[in-house]
Amino acid sequence: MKQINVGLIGYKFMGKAHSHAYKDVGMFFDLPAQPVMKALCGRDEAGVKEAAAKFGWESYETSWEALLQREDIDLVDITAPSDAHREIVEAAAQAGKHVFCEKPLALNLEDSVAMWRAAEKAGIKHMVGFNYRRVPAVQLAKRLIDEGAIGEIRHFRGTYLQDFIVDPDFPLVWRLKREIAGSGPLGDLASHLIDIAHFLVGDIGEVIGMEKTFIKERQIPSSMTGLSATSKGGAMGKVTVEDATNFLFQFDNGALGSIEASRMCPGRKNYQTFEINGSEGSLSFSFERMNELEFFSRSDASYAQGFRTIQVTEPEHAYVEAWWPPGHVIGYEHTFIHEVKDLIEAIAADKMPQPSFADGVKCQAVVDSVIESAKTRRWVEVPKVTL
Ligand code: SOE
Repeated sequence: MKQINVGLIGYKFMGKAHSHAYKDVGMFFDLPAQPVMKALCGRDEAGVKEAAAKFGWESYETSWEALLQREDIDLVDITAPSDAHREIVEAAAQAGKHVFCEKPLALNLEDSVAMWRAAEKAGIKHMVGFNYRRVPAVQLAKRLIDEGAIGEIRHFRGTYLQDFIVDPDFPLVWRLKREIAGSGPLGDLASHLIDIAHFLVGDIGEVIGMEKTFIKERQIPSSMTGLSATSKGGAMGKVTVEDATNFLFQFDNGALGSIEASRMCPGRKNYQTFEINGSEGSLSFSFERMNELEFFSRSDASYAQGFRTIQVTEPEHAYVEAWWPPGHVIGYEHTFIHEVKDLIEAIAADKMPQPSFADGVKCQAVVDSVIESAKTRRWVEVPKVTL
């Protein structure tokens, strides 16, 4: 069987999620090519060596430059923070390696466009890690919308709320620094909902937004991984991204949208929801109940109308047949396995994976427009970018 040799950059939270996906995807899906876990890359040799052994990687590298020089790497998967994305993608494209890059694609629109153009010029395959598209319930929402089940869409309403930084003593991790993350919950959380809005409703034409940083200084961390960190007191640093963002938007097709994303909502751990209202019905999703989709149809008899809860665990639902019998639900980590399955299939078929960097650029255009709107306190037209 054809092999696709993978090099993964990063071994913390996303690196672990992606490693798990490469390791298990072949157990559940019959793939046209086998992903081979060739090398894990990280700057701390002790840390990456231990993770490589634990996660099942054949080898490790301590620099992405060394990884890209290897002839036995076909696909580079980037889970490093956003400030490293452009440099690595441009080098990977130059080296003729396919690229899977975590979201948000870049620090800003300019960098994302340069990455997209470099990848297209090199003729490599490229995908962005908007994993929530691959929740079976989100795929069912797409199917019902495409079948006209809710008619003409008028509203998209999304929220993405977390609370891991609500404690003022939580340290200044990289996600709170603009030069590394590009933005706060706008790029980290709302980017997922922007991508889902594009996927389910259509292109976004103009936005108006506001943002707020409630806690402006935090302690410099002594250690951090994923969404946790420690500090031993001492020096303080400036928070340079927003803690919360709210924005309204109009789709090109006339529908209205709103998204709120915040990390300051006690009790909301990874609370991602959206509701879509159409002329004939509504769909409502919450990631906390990721195996369910709420569906209201005006065509139901009036005495029997109401939001019905669809258990998205039937074999005819996207990806589900590969897992368990009906009712045996799946979780967050399965969305990464679905991403890897689709990525491997696309590369093996010489097709562009979706969402590609073109979708990452579309998302970044909205993110940058919201930032500009919050600064200028006016509506901002979202630029349409072509190659
Ligand atoms: C942190 O906010 C985070 O890990 C995001 O970066 C991920 O994209 C999201 O899936 C979970 O929360």
